[in-house]
This record gives sequence, structure tokens and C-alpha cells, in this order.
Amino acid sequence: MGVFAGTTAAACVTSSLALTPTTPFSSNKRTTITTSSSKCRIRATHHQNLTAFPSTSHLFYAKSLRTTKPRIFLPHLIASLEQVDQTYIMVKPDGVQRGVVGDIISRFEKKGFKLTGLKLYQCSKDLAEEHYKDLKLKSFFPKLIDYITSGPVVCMAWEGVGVVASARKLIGATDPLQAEPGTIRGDLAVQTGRNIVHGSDSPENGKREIALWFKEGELCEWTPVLTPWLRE
Ligand code: DAT
Ligand code: MG
Repeated sequence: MGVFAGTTAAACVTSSLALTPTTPFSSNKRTTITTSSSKCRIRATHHQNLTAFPSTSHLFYAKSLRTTKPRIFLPHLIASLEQVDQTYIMVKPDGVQRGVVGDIISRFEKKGFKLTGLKLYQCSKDLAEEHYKDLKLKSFFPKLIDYITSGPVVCMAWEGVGVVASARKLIGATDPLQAEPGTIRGDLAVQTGRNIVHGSDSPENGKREIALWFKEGELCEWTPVLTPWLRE
């Protein structure tokens, strides 16, 4: 159990404990603590099972670290080392015509990704062919180009850790009848040839497609105020 030296120590500890339900006592080391309110000094022998001081507290933590061996705990740096990707999401002409643009944007917003580019755009045949160049040899390619150029699309650039794979999950399978309920295609579409939305299939294609559909100056760098509520 803890041993307190000094006659006023017990009173100081009592008042501290009322404000700080948990503290970082977790070893058998001896530590000196100064409480902010009374300035009295307390010496305590830490014990793993000291139930009055069971674990870490954000209220008491910084103060106690001054008197114990410094620990390296930098979650913000670890988070910043994670790869931030970009994906190109496009509401196809059927999505625009059917009035579900807001619903689709909302799903990515609610998930917590960052919108960095957005525009309504009537694309040319050349651009559609370049975008889908990997499918050039497919029998459905001409119909796909006609479909994509049949009316305005909504072009979006989204950013975030894991955004490419996550967006593909939010979008659902290529064939809307195979797409899970809860996904965009699963909820809003019935046919592959009218599957309402596009999402890049790799981080490399995310960058390539954003560069293809957006000109320089059309993308915004900004910091959403909700960032600390989305990532620790
Ligand atoms: P996704 O859009 O899920 O990435 P994809 O890249 O294989 O799918 O194909 C691009 C688009 O081409 C797809 O959204 C709809 C169309 N498409 C794909 N397969 C098709 C098929 N068998 N018949 C008609 N259209 C097809
Ligand atoms: Mg694809």
C-alpha cells in the first residue's frame, strides 16, 4: 500500500482524489507529486494494486510524468505516418438524372472522408474513353462510353486513410443486384449498365483519375474542423 510522508499529505490526497478518479500509478516506484490546488507535496510508494490509484488519468497524467521516467507516446505522429490516399468518385449520368447526388455525397461525408474536389461536368467522348481505357477491348465499351457521356456527371475527389478501399465498399459490387443492401449500388440501382456511381480501384488509379478529371486549381486543400473527432 502507499506510504505518505508529511502531516498534511492525507488531506491533499483526499482532495486530489475527489477530482481525479484515476491516476497513472502502475509500478512500485517511488514518486513525488505536487497537487495544483494546495501545493503540498506527497511522497508515495506506488504499487500495482493500489486501488485508490488504479490507472492512467488525463487529468493527472502530465503532472506525474514530470517526476517519472519520460515515456514516448505519440499517437498523432503514428497517425500522420499512415498513408493518406485519394479516390475519384463520380456520380454517373443516371445518378444525376435520378436526383441522388446529395445522397451519394452524404454517404462519403458521413463516413468521415474529406472532399477536396467537386463539380458537375459534361464529359467528352475522349475523356470517357481515356478514363475507361482498360476496358477498351470489352464488348460493352461503346455502350459504356455512350452512357457516361449521355448527360452531366458529378466529379468528386475524396481524401483519407484507406479511402480507396473503403469507398469501393460503400459503393458495392459492379452488378447492383449482387451489391449488398446498405451500399450505394445495393440501395439505389438494379443494372450493371446503370450502376449510378464510379470509384477508383487503387490508390494509383485514384491519383490518375483525379488528374484526368480535375484541372489544377479545382482541388482544395483544407482541414475539416471535425478532424480530431474522426482520428485520434
Ligand atoms: P466498377 O465500376 O465496379 O469498377 P469495372 O471497372 O469492371 O467496374 O467496369 C466499369 C464499368 O463498366 C462498370 O461500372 C459498368 C460497366 N460494365 C462493367 N462490366 C460490364 C458488363 N459486363 N456489361 C455492361 N457494362 C459493364
Ligand atoms: Mg472500375
